Amino acid sequence: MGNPLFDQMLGRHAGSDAPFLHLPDGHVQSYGQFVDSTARYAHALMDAGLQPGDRVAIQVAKSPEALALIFACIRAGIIFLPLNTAYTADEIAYFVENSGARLLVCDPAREAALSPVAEACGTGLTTLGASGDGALAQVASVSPVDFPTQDCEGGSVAAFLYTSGTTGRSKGAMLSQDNLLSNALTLVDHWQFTNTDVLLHALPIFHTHGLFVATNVILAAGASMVFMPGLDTAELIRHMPRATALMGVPTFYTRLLDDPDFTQEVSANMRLFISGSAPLLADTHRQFKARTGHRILERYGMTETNMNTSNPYDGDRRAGTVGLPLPGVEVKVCDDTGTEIPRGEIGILEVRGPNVFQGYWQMPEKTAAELREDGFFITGDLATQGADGYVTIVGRGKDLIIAGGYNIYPKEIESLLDDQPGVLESAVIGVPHPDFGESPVAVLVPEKGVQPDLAVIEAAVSQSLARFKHPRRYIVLDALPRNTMGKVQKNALRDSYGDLFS
Ligand code: MLC
Ligand code: AMP
Repeated sequence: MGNPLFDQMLGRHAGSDAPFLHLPDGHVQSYGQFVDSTARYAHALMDAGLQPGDRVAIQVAKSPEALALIFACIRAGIIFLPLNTAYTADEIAYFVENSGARLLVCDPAREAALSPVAEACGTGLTTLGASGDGALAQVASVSPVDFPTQDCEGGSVAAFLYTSGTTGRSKGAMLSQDNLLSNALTLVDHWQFTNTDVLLHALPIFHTHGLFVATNVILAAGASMVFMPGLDTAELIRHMPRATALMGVPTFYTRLLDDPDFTQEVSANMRLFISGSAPLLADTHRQFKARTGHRILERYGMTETNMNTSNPYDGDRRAGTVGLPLPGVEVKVCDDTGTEIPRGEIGILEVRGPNVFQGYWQMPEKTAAELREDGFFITGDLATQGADGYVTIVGRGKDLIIAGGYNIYPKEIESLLDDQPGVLESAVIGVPHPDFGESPVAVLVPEKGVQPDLAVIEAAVSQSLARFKHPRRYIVLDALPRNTMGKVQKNALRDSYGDLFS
């Protein structure tokens, strides 16, 4: 039977000297070495007592070893949950408990903070550091380089990617081997990746974009990537002359444009700049074209679906649109009942295809509410589709803020704020931000006669929530604007405070 995802991504590269990772220190890791590393980590997971089908929660810094651990999970038939390195212990506790993870892998520096979490959840705890240090790395380093890859059905779940929801509770989106493989193969073809490509990889590897789009496309094409710890514009520019492609969130492109060293000459070897995860302003697209001659290719995806639409490689890359449905992916713009509405009208975008996930882990009601029986997934994004098929995302039906490509659900922050002393109620809104696209701002209504202590509130927020979710401003009002039905009018708040960061 084999293990379709591992075999097609990596197994076929066993023993190959072809470069896979170009590291910042100049070191190059070959495909063969990386495949060996996955075997070592697969052994280390087995030594930790894991079995196929078990879950592993992974909150570690981006490194070749972290990537090898993820592919070791695939190789061993273990389901992995990659977790944002910014998450607090409170947040991690939820993911470990909800997923039933049998092992939590964290950075050695976080071990003390996360030990109580692991203990409370009855989960094993081990460590992996950015430079290949830590207890798990130690076991891996003395493990053999051959490992009997676990047979898996293509429909078996490879990963849980946690995604927040409008109710504030994160849901584990279950992605199968086939979901990931089909999308990677489609994208390689659509974006014309070959084994001569060199991708600048500066995204995190705990989200769909950096992991299942960027890394899987490179593996499926047998190409290589300059593997950077994070976004450093000067470093991107330094490596660009030897690279051919970049994938980034819009902040990557606005920061590049802000740097006078980013020129047409620097980008002369590049064949493709891809943007996604958040809306790219049409103005950024135009400025980029004017500065470099390159037309950024914008595509649209989600954690639950991987990639759905893309502007064409050849043909019209239309600024402000997310292009056409990818081959094999169906999209329709619908009313609330799922009935398609006429082309050109605004409705909710629904998508169906081999890329669409298997449902939310142990949340059948939420799965049923978002994934229709006929296979269409209700994205919650508001869109139009032109007569020529181009899709434009015009807004969100869901109450979601996207800051620098990270999703922030206001409800999660509001629930915490509402519990704070002196706070009667709150509303969190996304306000345009020049660097992150949007940033959260909290509007607080105090209990009668009370002045809420913002320092106490900010301390509680820091304790519970990752830094990127923290409101960047607090506004205190006597009452929230409401419509006649009593619903908070967030649009009115966004209108009032829309220029806070401009
Ligand atoms: C960092 N900070 C952020 C932030 N990233 N705040 C809001 N939103 C973000 N995205 C805060 C830090 O907490 C810190 O706060 C300050 O900004 C500087 O931190 P940093 O670590 O130096 O930031 P930087 O390295 O510059 O990172 C910014 C970034 C990064 C935009 C490069 O966030 C990033 O790589 N984003 C990509 C996210 C991504 O991969 N999304 C894909 C999701 S998948 P302070 O105040 O303490 O200084 C998906 C599906 C699809 O959406 O379609 O792809
Ligand atoms: P996530 O849940 O992190 O996968 O985020 C998915 C959401 O990001 C989508 O539902 C959209 O709202 C948004 N998104 C992704 N790509 C784009 C894009 N190119 N333009 C506008 N929004 C996007």
